[in-house]
Amino acid sequence: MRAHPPILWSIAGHDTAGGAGLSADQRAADALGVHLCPVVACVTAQHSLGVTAVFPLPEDQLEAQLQALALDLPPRAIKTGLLGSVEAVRTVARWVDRLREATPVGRDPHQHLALVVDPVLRATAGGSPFSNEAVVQAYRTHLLPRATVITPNRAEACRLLASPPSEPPPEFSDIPALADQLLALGVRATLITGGDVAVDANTLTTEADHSHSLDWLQTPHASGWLTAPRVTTSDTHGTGCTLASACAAGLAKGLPLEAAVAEAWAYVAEAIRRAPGLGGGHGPLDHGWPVRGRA
Ligand code: PXL
Repeated sequence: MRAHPPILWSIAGHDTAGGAGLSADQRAADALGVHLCPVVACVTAQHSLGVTAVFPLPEDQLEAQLQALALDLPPRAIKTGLLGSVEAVRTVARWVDRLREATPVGRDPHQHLALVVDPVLRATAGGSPFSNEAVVQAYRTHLLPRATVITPNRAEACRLLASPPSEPPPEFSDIPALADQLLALGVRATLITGGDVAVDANTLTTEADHSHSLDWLQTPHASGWLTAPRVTTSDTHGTGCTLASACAAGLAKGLPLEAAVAEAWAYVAEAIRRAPGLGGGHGPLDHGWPVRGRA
């Protein structure tokens, strides 16, 4: 009999454009060999040029999905994406505590159940807002202290810290200090991505010193830059969702944190390189390349 794949719950939004949210999570999970249970926290209406509407699900509907899963398909990891309400943030925190209560004595609760938080505060393509200050405050209070790893971009990292996002986002030399401050809020590790550093979708130019992507990983055991030549593209819709799901997939498979993040990072870099170029704005990635092979 084949070994069961590890189970990953993604509690996130539905994206009608099919590139972000639960669709991205599902494709990343399929490519990386884990079973995804997609839990809808929000429904969005959007295309590649922006979000036109966001509908957070009523709390009892989110709760019912989680209750059903807990009875039969308990997770090794949970990934959160667009939650969209204070109630949803609190519901996730409650479930993380409940599931971690079953951690065997002497075992690390993060190994029993990893929590990967992608703090989705804004859509790639802009449009209707994804969060308000109350939701951000709920992240600080309820989710960050429980998180195994969080994957903010630079603007999200600033916003989580309650310092107004600077325009443009902080220089790379400021990022390690941002990570220290996030770890002080109780997260175990953070990957602060640099993907939000402006790429003009019309001219496809980047600033000269942004020729490489610079993502900062900080864990209790290691810190450093993950870097590669930047792919000049506007097809980055769902990059954050994909990266967080891929990290969660690695953790669900039992990889050490640093290995899970490095594998996820490499997976996403290739998925961006292979983006098929759909839509007139920010198009989706190619999530399926490991299944088809690199050729
Ligand atoms: O990539 C952030 C994100 C997350 N979740 C949903 C989204 C988006 C971006 O548009 O639509 C549902």
